[in-house]
Amino acid sequence: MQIVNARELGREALAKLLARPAMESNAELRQTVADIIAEVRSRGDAALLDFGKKFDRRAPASLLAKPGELAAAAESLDPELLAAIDTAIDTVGRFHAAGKPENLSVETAPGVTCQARWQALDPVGLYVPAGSAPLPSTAIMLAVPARLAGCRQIVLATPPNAEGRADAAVLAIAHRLDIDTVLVSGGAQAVAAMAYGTESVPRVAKIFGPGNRFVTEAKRQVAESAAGAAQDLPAGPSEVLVIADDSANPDFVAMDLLSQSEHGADSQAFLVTDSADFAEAVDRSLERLTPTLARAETARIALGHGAVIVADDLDEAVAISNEYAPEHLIISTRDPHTLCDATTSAGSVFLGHYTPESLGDYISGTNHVLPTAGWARSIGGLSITDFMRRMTVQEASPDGLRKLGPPGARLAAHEGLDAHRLAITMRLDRLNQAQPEN
Ligand code: HSO
Ligand code: ZN
Repeated sequence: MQIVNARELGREALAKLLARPAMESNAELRQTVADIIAEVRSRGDAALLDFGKKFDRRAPASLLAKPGELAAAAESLDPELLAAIDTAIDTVGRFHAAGKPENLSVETAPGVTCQARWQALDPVGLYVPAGSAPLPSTAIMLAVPARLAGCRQIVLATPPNAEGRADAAVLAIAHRLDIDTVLVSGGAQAVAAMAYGTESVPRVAKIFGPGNRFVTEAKRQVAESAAGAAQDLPAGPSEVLVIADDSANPDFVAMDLLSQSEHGADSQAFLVTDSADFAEAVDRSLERLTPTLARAETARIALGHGAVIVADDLDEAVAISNEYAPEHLIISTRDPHTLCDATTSAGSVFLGHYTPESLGDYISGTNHVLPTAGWARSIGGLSITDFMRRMTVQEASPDGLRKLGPPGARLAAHEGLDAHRLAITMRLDRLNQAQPEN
């Protein structure tokens, strides 16, 4: 991995080094996806089956997984894997349940009550990718908060495997979480089916989950109109930034960099350290450890987009990290808490020498659907509230209207909106007639 010195590099070159590879959104991609969506909207299930043959390599054995298939998948799974899935459902469930928002009711003035009521979105669509390999952990990260939010109908879409079926672990997770609509279809066509509905797929309010560029573009297009479906986070390639000092273990840090790099050739990984010796040590670890991985080639290409950056001190390291706004930030230093407190932009943070990023991918309890591409500056990862909508309610009694009506009418008069003003003053007049002594 290239090793650079932040001070010698200068601000501009550093910003360039930290830039993400451009997200592809060309006219051809947009048109291809628009055509797929139009086709699914007009031909429904038949179009889904045709696109399955064309893009998923095969038509699914059955567009919707059969009810018995889910239970059978759970039973067929290696017991140790099933137990690991159950642990993840438990920890992710504990963390997300604690984030369930409370309804509230506030008397803003005597006689005027305002409420916020949280309601589950229904139905919702979950997309579980299976690009280079199926990612059942993503099914957990999407389905657990959806269930806890109270979504009643959940559609889980995932591309078929070589047998034309959904991945067994994904089916087992659907079974554990009582999801009975599993759409065995991937890509833009699956997104279109969930957004607009087909004969066998219910139309959903919002679509969640990462995917390839076709899926991402389709989510973007269907979210453009209220007739389609809302979308969760703008998802891009995985990324990690590690801040480490010389108290860290170079092999641990190298493996953390590799664990995001093995996701895809477009992944990005950075190490920022205050020690030039440690930078060299991590580089040697990478040389030794990369060839041991099944995905060595992918990881090697991804590492090419990143760098080891030597900073003057750890404060500067945090400043660089805040500038980059990583999806994952690992702080492997003597005092990680102080650096965490200084962090203003990161999706999910991993503290200390014994918290690998992969713990958060699977099992610590936090969500692994996180903002990439710098979105961590303004948004956080998936949580239970993403599966809900907040509706406000207000009610004024006659006394409440007497209290807040006049200033409300004054503001309406200032804006020159007569009907707004009169809607208030008419009622006030009526109240005054009914009770002239008031
Ligand atoms: N690190 C990925 C999520 C994941 N990792 C799934 C393993 N499986 C999100 O950036
Ligand atoms: Zn990962």
